[in-house]
Amino acid sequence: MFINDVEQCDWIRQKFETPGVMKFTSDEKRTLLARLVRSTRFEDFLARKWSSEKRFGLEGCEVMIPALKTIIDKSSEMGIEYVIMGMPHRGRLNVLANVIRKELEQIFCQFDPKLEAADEGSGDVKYHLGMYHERINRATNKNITLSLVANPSHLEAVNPVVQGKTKAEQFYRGDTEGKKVMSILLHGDAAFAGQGVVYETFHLSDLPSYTTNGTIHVVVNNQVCYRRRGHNEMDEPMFTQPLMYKQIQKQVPVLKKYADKLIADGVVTLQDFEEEIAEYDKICEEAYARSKDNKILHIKHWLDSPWPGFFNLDGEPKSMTCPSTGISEDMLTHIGNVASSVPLEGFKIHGGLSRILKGRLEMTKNRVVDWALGEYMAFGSLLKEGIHVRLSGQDVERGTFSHRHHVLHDQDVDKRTCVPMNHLWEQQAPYTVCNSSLSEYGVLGFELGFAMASPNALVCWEAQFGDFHNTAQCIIDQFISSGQAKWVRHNGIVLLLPHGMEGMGPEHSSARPERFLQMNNDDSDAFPQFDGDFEVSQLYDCNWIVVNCSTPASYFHVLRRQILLPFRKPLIIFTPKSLLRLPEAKSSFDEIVSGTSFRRVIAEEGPAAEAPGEVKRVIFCTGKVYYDLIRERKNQDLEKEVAITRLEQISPFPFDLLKEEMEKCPQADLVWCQEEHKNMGYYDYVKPRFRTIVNHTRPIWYVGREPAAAPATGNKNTHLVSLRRFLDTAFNLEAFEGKMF
Ligand SMILES: Cc1ncc(C[n+]2csc(CCOP(=O)(O)OP(=O)(O)O)c2C)c(N)n1
Ligand SMILES: [Mg+2]
Repeated sequence: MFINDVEQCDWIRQKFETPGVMKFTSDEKRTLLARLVRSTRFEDFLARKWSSEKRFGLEGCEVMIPALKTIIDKSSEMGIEYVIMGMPHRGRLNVLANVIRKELEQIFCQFDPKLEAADEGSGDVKYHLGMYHERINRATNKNITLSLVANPSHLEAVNPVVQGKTKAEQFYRGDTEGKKVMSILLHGDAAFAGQGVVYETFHLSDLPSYTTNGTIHVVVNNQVCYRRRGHNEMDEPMFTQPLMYKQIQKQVPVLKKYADKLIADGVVTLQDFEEEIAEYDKICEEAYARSKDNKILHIKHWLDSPWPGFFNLDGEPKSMTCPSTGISEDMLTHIGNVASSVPLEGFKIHGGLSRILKGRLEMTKNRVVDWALGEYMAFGSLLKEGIHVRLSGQDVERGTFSHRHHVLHDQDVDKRTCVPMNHLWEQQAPYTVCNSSLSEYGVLGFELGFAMASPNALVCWEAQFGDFHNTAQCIIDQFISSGQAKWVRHNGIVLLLPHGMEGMGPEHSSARPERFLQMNNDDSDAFPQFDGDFEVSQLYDCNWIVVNCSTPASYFHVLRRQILLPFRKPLIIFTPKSLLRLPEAKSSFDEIVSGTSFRRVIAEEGPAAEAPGEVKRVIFCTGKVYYDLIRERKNQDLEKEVAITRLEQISPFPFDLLKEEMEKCPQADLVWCQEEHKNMGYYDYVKPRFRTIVNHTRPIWYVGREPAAAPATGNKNTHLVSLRRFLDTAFNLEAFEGKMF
């Protein structure tokens, strides 16, 4: 039993082992039978109508339905208003029909291959879709909302997502003890034992910012019940388990056993039983007839987390524009001052921290921000606008690079802390900053679930180093990059992935930008139409946004844009390490005050911009390498000859702005420069898109490190030599002369 509290364990034992606990009243027995009828006959009905369709039926464990319904009845009786569930495919349709009570015709529609989908997206198979339903619980006559979270085939991956959504629903209702919202997770016995994410999710159960105050886990154990038809209906289990399946075939179905017993005991008559069956079969038949009238399939009916009021009545964004993301000078100064202060009386902070806070005050006076202060400005301003901000990940409170310090610790009083961000405004949304457990898969799934609950929250997950995200790959692939296409569900989660080649070795260097870019759905060969607000419509069409900011101003704007957009998309940000402290990497208030916005591309602004016709080379780059490039260009005195243009947003690709830049310098070499190895980073993504802009008439030359197997060398000297080498090439104006492309 995974409960650390002896008292709680004893309580459960007592409940289970009380003599007579399994004795039911006649009414209870009849309810149980009626529920078994529904559970069993639902599968029988599907099997009759669609004998050759996979549905992952519940046969062999029909009792799961009465069990779940009993749990929900009892929970409703105890005051629960909202139950969030996650489960694998086996029995899922049955749960939808008989526990959640999704209209049967909607379920049956899913079996009609000819129905056209009405909504955007590629959809998903019927036994993965989610569901949200508000109804009256018949046992208690109280309102209850049930939500089944959509999931991929990857067993148990939905667990942390369910927990995150549950936590969010509790948080926004002020349900601090989990008395109104609870989660139920169903598991198969093999998956429960074998999938590590089960334990990563358990591990969150006692952390204050992650606990859901208890979850009901139901394990469908084939050692106790069985699967009558093997893995799915198309499977022949006798191929591999002949003896066991001979036994299984001999098993009398539980409905028959129980009905016989109740009839023998005189609790029901055979006639009652047969009527119950006939009545339910009729319900199924009628729903089936109605399902035939449906012409279109609405995936939107299968949304697990509706956001009332966020979209218009047709479920579309209310506009296709984004307001300016800058904020007033007064707000900047105020946030800067609070970020530099200790709002609690008699609170002694560490001397090193005093220096950091003093530095912030200086910056505020000088009207500049570094990375940490830029982030502060973005978060702090959103809080004023009623947007809950949540930042979660390993050591995020302090910041892995000791730059953030959002939680102050009293040096004299144990466990006395202060979060100045929560002292910004009289009326403000709460700020949650929480150090997670040492998990990526579990925690990222949790935050994704948290972000599902409301569009009015900025939910950020920060990896300790960007490369650690790959232990959460399933959440990234199955939920974040493809979730909207499969389940028409928007999600605005932000991933902060520290990235950069700093000579720190193969690990800790690369957040693997190439992988995020490869999964973006924009077409490298299609030159888009620039109508309307191209920036916004391009964002609307993409499956996620990938940015690599070179300035704190960009970081500030992109965080705010995330919320000011009229829709939600996942945002992947490659965040810096050495730039956190690089004096040149600061931004003036002028770049973030009212009227300013996120700049997807920061074009050359120095001498080369004055006479673009004379420019010999335009170097396009993104992120930290920009600072190496400008230093080197200065050293080589090439500021007129070489223009350097930064892509702050890499994907969706800023075709419009880059086209302008490329046309300004028709005679120049076009170079893509990156510090990553050639088979990594951005090159494979940007190259075909640059070529599309110039209609394949000009080459885009590569400058950067050679292809490699590991993301970075373990040898500091090799790192520096390769840096030197590619910087030399970047500014060797003859480097590509006579070369073919
Ligand atoms: C992560 C993952 N690995 C493998 C599979 C393929 N798969 C689908 S069902 C299944 C067996 C699951 O057994 P169990 O959890 O006991 O559930 P049961 O089918 O017995 O109800 C497997 C291996 C999967 N869906 N997810
Ligand atoms: Mg099993």
